[in-house]
Amino acid sequence: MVMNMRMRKEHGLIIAFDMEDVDFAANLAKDLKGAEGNFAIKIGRTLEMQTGKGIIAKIKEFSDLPLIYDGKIADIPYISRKIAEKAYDAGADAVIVQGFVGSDVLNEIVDLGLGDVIAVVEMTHPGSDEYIQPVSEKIAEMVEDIGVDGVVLPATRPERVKKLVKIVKNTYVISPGIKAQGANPGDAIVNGADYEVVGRAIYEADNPKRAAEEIYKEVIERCQ
Ligand code: FNU
Repeated sequence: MVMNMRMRKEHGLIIAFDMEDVDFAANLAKDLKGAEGNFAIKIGRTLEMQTGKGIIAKIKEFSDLPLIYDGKIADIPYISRKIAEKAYDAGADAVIVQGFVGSDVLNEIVDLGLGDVIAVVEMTHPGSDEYIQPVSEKIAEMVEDIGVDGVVLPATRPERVKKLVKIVKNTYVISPGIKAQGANPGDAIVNGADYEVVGRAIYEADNPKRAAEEIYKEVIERCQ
C-alpha cells in the first residue's frame, strides 16, 4: 500500500499532465525532481486514457511530488467511491470530484479516508456561467461543511475567487485557467488561492521544466 501525501495550504504550482505521450510524461516527472519551486502534479483523463490507472503508479515511481488524479468524478456515490479508491490505490494523493453532484457523493469519498478530496466549486470555461455559477456559493458552503481538503476555483474569474475563498476558509484553493485559458500567473493567488494550475503553457513549452520554474517565480513574485 502506497502512503499518501496530504497537501497543505501554501503557495505552489500544480502542473497539469494532460499530454498524450506517456514517455514524455514520465520524463517530465523525472525532470521536475530537481526543479526550483513548490510543485504538485495533476494527472488528467487524456493522459490516463493512454494506459489506464497504471499511469498514476508510473508517475509516482518517478516523482516525489504530490499527485492529484483529476478524474472530475461525477457519478452516483457507489461508482464515485470505486473510481476514487482505484486512483488512491494506484498512488494518487488527492482526487478531484465535482461538487455539483451533491453531498452524498462527496461524503462517500471523504469517508474513505484514503487521501485528499478536492471538490470543484466553479469552473474556468465560459459555460460555467450557465448552470454552475448560479449555485457555486451553495456548493462552496456544502463542501466546507463536509470538510473536503481542497476546492477548485477559476483563475479566469479572479473576482469569483475573491468572493468564494471567504466561504471555503478551511480548505486549500487550487485555480486553473492560467495562460492557455487567458488568466495571468498570480491572478488567483493574489485573490486568495493557494495553488495555480498550469498545463499547456508548461508541457507544450520548448523546455517544460524551465517554463514551470519561470511561471512559479512569476506567481510567487506577485504575492510579495
Ligand atoms: P491548461 N481544469 C480547468 N478548469 O482547466 N480541473 C476547471 O474548471 C477545472 C479543471 C483543469 O488550460 C483542466 O482539466 F475544474 O492547459 C486542465 O487539466 O493550463 C487544467 O486544469 C488546465 O490546463
